[in-house]
Amino acid sequence: MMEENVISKAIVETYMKEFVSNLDVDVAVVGAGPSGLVCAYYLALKGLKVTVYERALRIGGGMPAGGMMFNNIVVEEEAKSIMDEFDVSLKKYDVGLYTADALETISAFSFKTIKKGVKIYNLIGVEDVVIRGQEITGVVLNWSAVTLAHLHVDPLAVKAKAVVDATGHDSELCRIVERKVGGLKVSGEKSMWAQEGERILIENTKEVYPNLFVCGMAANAIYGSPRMGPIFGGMLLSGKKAASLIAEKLNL
Ligand code: 48H
Repeated sequence: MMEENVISKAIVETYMKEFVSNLDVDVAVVGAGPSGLVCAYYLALKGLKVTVYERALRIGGGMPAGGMMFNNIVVEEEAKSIMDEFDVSLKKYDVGLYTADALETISAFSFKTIKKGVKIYNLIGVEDVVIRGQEITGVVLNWSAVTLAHLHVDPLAVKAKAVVDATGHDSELCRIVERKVGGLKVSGEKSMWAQEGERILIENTKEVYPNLFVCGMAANAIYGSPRMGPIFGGMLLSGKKAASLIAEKLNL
């Protein structure tokens, strides 16, 4: 029997049940670009309960577009082991440099991350953090449709032991903390310098405010470090490093 109301009930009931069980998580990752997905995957490998919030309809952030819509990406030797972990095919291009299909890469990241138990919520944006004294204790969510339509609809909140700003160039969560909480300065990213941008990104990946970690492009944006163009090894290494810092903090 394919009753339409049963199909609707199946969707709404299962979604809501899972949503309610995810109102209290170990880690809330904001942004389902490459750094956020890799971070979520490695956190899940440690056995943590992880959710990812992505305000766009599709996940992947800047990766599916490759470089200027030529949808291949470049990855350096240092990140090869992460690409291997996700079974992505690599083509050797030059000494220490590989290319990969951008769509294969982001599909593999999302597939394996979801399979490891991470729930990715697309079409939900994070518009604020929850604060207790000097600590971040969660994120504030709203439907992207609400934000896009400029509707006055109050949000909902999720409790999390750690929050990851993986929002890319705009480092949105950190800017919210800078504006509303204080104690954090976002300098904004600098012009392109691939090698330096990739190097310093790993250094910039850290806990920037109690319980708020930053990875990916957002990390360089905070510290006024260069962008790097469509080379993605740094994003992957940064996501993995953020996961290991969080696991360390949570004593795992
Ligand atoms: C929910 C949000 C919110 C919010 C944003 O931009 P991304 O791909 O980020 P990274 O850091 O994983 O990867 C950066 C890379 O794609 C890139 O842009 C590079 C390497 N650029 C170099 C250069 O020189 O240009 O993904 C961030 C994701 C996006 O999907 C946003 O929609 C999402 O975060 N997002 N989701 N709530 N408040 N803000």
